[in-house]
Amino acid sequence: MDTFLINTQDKSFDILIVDDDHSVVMALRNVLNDLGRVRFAQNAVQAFEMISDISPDLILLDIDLPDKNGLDICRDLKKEPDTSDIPVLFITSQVGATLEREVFSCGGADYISKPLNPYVVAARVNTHLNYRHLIIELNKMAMRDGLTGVNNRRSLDEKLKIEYKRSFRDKTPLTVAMIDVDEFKKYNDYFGHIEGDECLKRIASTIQLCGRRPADFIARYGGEEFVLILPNTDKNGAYEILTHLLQMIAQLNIEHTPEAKYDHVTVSVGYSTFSPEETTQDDADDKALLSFADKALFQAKQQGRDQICY
Ligand code: GH3
Ligand code: MG
Ligand code: MG
Ligand code: MG
Repeated sequence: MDTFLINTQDKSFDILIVDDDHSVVMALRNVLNDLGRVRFAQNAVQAFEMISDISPDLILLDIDLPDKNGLDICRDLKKEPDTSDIPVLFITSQVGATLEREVFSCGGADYISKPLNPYVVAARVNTHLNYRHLIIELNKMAMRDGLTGVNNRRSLDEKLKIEYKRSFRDKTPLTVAMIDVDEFKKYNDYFGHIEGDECLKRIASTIQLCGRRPADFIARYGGEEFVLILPNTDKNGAYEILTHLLQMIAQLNIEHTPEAKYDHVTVSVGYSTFSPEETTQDDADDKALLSFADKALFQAKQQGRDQICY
């Protein structure tokens, strides 16, 4: 393999080739196998099926297909949020200024002329897969908290909106809990900020373990505050989960300062449950849910910390 090709061993790209010419498909297959999993479609109908099935990282698209023009396929893909980010590289035998302009104006990332030089194809595909990889990584970073690795505030805001709408639509309860480390300023003052950071990481991992269903979502709200979203969880179900969380935090047995109320680190929790049967959409919104949880948290602090309030 040529050295300009990326090492794809730790990346798993799906590449879709859409072409009705079997010889093109065979020519591309060997050279692209080194870059990812290669799939084929011979017409537009098959292509759309595969795109929704495998959500490819890159599409090589013939312009002349039996059932639909490749440029129109590309336009359709660019209109849909789920597919608009997939880079489309056209394969064409007709090159000319007009077509070149059309290729880019319909949202194509690049075009490759027939007859194909496999190494040129591989190099171009490789370039676009690298961009794709970087964009995916950047998106992940933009949604994660740098210290603890859990979701960040931006991610939380988006998720809460989605889950609130879903809960309303499916008529299922939704619980939001706000979790705040007790007397954490004293912890930092006594042990230092580096130790403080380590403590926050351990607390975050523990909350993550506690919300263990795939739909559960944990985010760092800010400072030493975390939010746990528990979809399809009612008030009693949430109380059980959060009681378990307090036990797990106690079991971490992280030494607190002599000035703190408890000899180990504890958290206080405020939570609120949205029950669609009892609410009309005008009564509340996702932000109100968070603010009820925050008020309950304040109460937990007032009542002596290391406890859960609704
Ligand atoms: P309470 O029990 O009422 O919550 O008291 P508290 O001391 O935890 O609350 P307060 O809001 O007064 O202090 C929060 C502290 O959290 C202050 C700040 O130094 C610390 N903190 C916030 N973010 C970080 C961080 O990223 N790393 C570290 N080490 N400390 C942080
Ligand atoms: Mg063709
Ligand atoms: Mg706080
Ligand atoms: Mg605190």
